[in-house]
Amino acid sequence: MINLILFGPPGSGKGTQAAGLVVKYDLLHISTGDLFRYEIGNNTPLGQKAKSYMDKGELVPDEVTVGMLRNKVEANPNVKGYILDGFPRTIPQSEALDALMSDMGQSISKLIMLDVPDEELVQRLLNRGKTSGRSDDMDETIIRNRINVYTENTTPVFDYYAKQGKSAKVWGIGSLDTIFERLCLEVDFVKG
Ligand code: B4P
Repeated sequence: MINLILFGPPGSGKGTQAAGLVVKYDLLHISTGDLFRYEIGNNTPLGQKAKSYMDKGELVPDEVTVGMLRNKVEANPNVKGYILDGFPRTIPQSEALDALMSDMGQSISKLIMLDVPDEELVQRLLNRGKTSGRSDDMDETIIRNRINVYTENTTPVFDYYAKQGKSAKVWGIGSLDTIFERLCLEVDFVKG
């Protein structure tokens, strides 16, 4: 199995690029952001809880996020691998993920980070906010808070997997096809 973490700041292109990677490598795409938006759309108790954090650009608490991820993984055991988009975002989430993988006799193959400067992120997200209907994309203060949360809480996840020799960085500026090719080089390197 290939189990990938697609990593990077909000607006770096994770969701965009994951769509192509799942097709090419036949992986199951798990986006915690999409899972939360589905719960919010259905007005479930989990969705109501997540919304209060997402609207401010904060992270949803680890116990809620980890439980949801575990349910999704355990519901889909017969796949060729996973591409995790937007998870893990904290060290406790990384530890929980490694434990879950280990329970399944699996491990994370690689974390690939999309590297994009902050000002480009803000412009991309404000642009998306014009059409996405996502309230967390419409307000520059909330977008900058998301970037700050990423810098403080999420970047340590890169180092956590670097210590396992699994982290790689890809330049996330350029055409969608060019960036996709850079990502595929990293994935093919794992596949050997
Ligand atoms: P996410 O849904 O993960 O959203 P995101 O970080 O904004 O990235 P996304 O993948 O959607 O965007 P992309 O970069 O592809 O998270 C939303 C919120 O959910 C979080 O703030 C948090 O509250 C909560 N949450 C999610 N996971 C959590 C977790 N594990 N723990 C706790 N809380 C969690 O694309 C952005 C835009 O850029 C698009 O418009 C795209 O078209 C454009 N773009 C992409 N590539 C481009 C390129 N090469 N050039 C120009 N534009 C490009």
